[in-house]
Amino acid sequence: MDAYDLITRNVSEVVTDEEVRALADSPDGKRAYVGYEPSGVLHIGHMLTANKLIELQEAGFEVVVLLADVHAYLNDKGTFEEIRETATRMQEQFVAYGLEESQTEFVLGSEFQLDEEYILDLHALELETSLSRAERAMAEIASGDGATVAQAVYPLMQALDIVYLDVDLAIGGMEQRKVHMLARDALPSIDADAPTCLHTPLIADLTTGVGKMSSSEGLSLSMEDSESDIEEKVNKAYCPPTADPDPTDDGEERENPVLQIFEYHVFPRFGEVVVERPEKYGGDLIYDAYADLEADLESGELHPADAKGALATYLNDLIAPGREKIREQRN
Ligand code: NAL
Repeated sequence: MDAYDLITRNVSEVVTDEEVRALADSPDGKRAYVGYEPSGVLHIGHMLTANKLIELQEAGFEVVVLLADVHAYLNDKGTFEEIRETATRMQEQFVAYGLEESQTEFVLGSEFQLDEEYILDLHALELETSLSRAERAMAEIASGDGATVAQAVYPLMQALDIVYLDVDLAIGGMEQRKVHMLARDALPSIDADAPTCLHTPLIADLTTGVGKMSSSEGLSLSMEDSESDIEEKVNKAYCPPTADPDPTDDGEERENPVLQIFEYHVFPRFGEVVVERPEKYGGDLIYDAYADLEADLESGELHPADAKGALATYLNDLIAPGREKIREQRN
């Protein structure tokens, strides 16, 4: 795959395509970054953007992971001390997951976000931004109901980080897109360039396929799940043997989270998928491309139960090193 294809594989959108093509022309030494609010354990959403970081490392990018401790504090995730402690654990879990340590720069937000120059630039952005714009940018990120002043400051700091970390490509899930659009509009007011952005898809709710999987409600998958937790959760997943987006005719558009996890997690990391089946059911199926697996599920050649069995096996392999790391961290 060439650099452009590696950068844009499995993404929901890039802003703008022209800017991404320019980066793809000379990716070596270019800097890409994702920020994460530190939390105790990586979940499948963290792992999805991490897959993109791993692909970008293959394309020659330097990868910066911002452990956004101040942001987590502003978003009411705990005391500063608690958040800092989880940041270190999170970093170790990313490395266990497969981020190449020698090619990854981990930065703690508070290392630079409390400097005088940063704070003055932040205040300049505050002058340029309406409260309603900041609030809209945070709609899919903010925890709790009722926006706080802290939550209005949050997206402006996220914008400023792109400048202070000197990155060429800002990455996030689709829930980050309004923050990035705000950054593109606001940063020129402090004489900084509008950042190029890349947004990854969100996985649907595991049991219904409606709405987004969330670590705060419904079933979610994380690095601390045991092998049997994963089997149980994947078994309960919504996976109709059809491509009809509304198979129950209830007017709800549903995604197939089992297929999404194959597409966004398993194929990017393993390249090939083997679905084991007894000879009497046709024997093993081997896929070297996601589209073939999807087509077989939709034609009936691949039964949902067999797809789920294979998915649980691969997911378990993906999280096993991180699960081991978490076990060490707790001892
Ligand atoms: C992501 C987050 C916080 C700060 C950032 C700064 C620069 C780039 C990305 C960043 C966390 C993210 C979340 N908003 O919802 O977890």
